[in-house]
Amino acid sequence: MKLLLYLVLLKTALLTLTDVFAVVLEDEEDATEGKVTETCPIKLKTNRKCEEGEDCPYQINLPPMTMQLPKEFRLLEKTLKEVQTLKEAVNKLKKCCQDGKLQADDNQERDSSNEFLLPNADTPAENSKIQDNRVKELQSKVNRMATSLKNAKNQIQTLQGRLEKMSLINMNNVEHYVDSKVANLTFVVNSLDNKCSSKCPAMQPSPVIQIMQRDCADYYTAGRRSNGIYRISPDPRNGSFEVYCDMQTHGGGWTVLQRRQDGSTNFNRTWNDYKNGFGNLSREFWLGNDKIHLLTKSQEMQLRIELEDFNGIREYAKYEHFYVANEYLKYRLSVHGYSGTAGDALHYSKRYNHDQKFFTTPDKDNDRYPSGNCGAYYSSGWWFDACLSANLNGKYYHNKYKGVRNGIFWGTWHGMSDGIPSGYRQAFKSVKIMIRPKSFVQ
Ligand SMILES: *[C@@H]1O[C@H](CO)[C@@H](O)[C@H](O)[C@H]1NC(C)=O
Ligand SMILES: *[C@@H]1O[C@H](CO)[C@@H](O)[C@H](O)[C@H]1NC(C)=O
Ligand SMILES: *[C@@H]1O[C@H](CO)[C@@H](O)[C@H](O)[C@H]1NC(C)=O
Ligand SMILES: CC(=O)N[C@H]1CO[C@H](CO)[C@@H](O)[C@@H]1O
Ligand SMILES: [Ca+2]
Repeated sequence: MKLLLYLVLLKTALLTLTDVFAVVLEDEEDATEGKVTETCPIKLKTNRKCEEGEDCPYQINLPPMTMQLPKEFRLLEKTLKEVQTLKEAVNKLKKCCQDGKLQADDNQERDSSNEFLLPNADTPAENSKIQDNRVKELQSKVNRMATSLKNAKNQIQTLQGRLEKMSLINMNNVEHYVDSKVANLTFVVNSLDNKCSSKCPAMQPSPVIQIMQRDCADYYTAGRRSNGIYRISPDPRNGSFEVYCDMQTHGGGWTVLQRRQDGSTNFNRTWNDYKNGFGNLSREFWLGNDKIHLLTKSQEMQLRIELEDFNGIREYAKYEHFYVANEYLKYRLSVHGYSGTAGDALHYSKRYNHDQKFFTTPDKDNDRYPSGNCGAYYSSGWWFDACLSANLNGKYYHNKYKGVRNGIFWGTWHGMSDGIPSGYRQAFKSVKIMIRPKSFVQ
């Protein structure tokens, strides 16, 4: 619970672009930095002997954090200050926690061995009253932070929209940078948290806020090993949704974006369907372009495509970099860094190249084919060029077929013409498109 509260504080401080909190004690902060010991970050001050039973001063050290943001982001430079504020807040909480623990220990001792002492100002009843107030204070603080977080969220979204519109800077990079800083800081706080007793009275009633896993890799890291449907939240500001996780293929931790296996789901769909996703997560589906955008925005992702034809030939294509922009940018695809066995059909040639192409659906033509809509012609949504050297959202054929090449297609498939009579086209038995953070370690 404490940990969760800290995370709220962390996120809040970083996202808060308004002057909600007073600037805190920078000198004092500096003075405590750089003296961290490896073993236990919570240390008694050493310059003074501490008598038993006396109120001892405690000091908490956090490892130094330095954040650098590009000059252009004057607004975000404030996050620097906020992290300082945040550290101060964590220090205070930690101190309060430690005090509470001392008092609790104190009380226990009194209860067991000194039953006949006259009650004084430190009786458990008054003690818990004090802690009650402390909790209330904390709760109202959290509430205030939540409110300002809401404001900041709106501001950031407006700002991000504007920046992306102007194509000036990639807000995603900055967000990612800040997020990774938060991740580091969170790690520090977490390790501090372990040192703090679980019976910390001031902290127990902290608000219940779920920390969601960002993707399947997080679940894998947390020890989950079975394929199936999991709920994830790549960006806590944008809620959560369910995905299918492949925890077994090639090291596991894969969030599956698309699956074809039996033709049970129609992929001849509208822009809106592709935006929100469709199909059945345990069978055939398209996860949805908004979700794919969120996933690839939250972390640097690698892409893995698995294909199998009806001759039982299985190949894969892996890309070190995969990003899908937002709806405003028509879900533009960025993909590069190929390796694998299936061939790099996404960059087939200069003429046929799906990298940096917009998403097109039968009802929304964003392709590079001037005299028609590739999505309508090939009955699917895809990052069409003019038109295609690959299309994994084509119609599911159960056998070779004739006519328009509107089936599932991968232009570099090596058995392309083997055993296929002329005039017929290759069909694919199964497709899986999945992603995993670049930083994933098995
Ligand atoms: C997080 O901390 C580790 C070491 O503690 C450091 O190597 C890494 O660069 C840090 N990441 C960021 C984004 O600061
Ligand atoms: C795809 O959907 C459109 C519109 O519903 C329809 O006209 C077209 O025939 C469909 N294509 C195929 C191959 O089913
Ligand atoms: C999805 O498919 C599974 C397995 O076939 C089935 O049990 C489930 O009811 C389906 N879900 C929906 C929403 O159709
Ligand atoms: C997947 C998802 O829920 N995406 C939403 C994130 O937030 C933006 C803006 O509020 C929505 O437009 C997306 O649909
Ligand atoms: Ca067109």
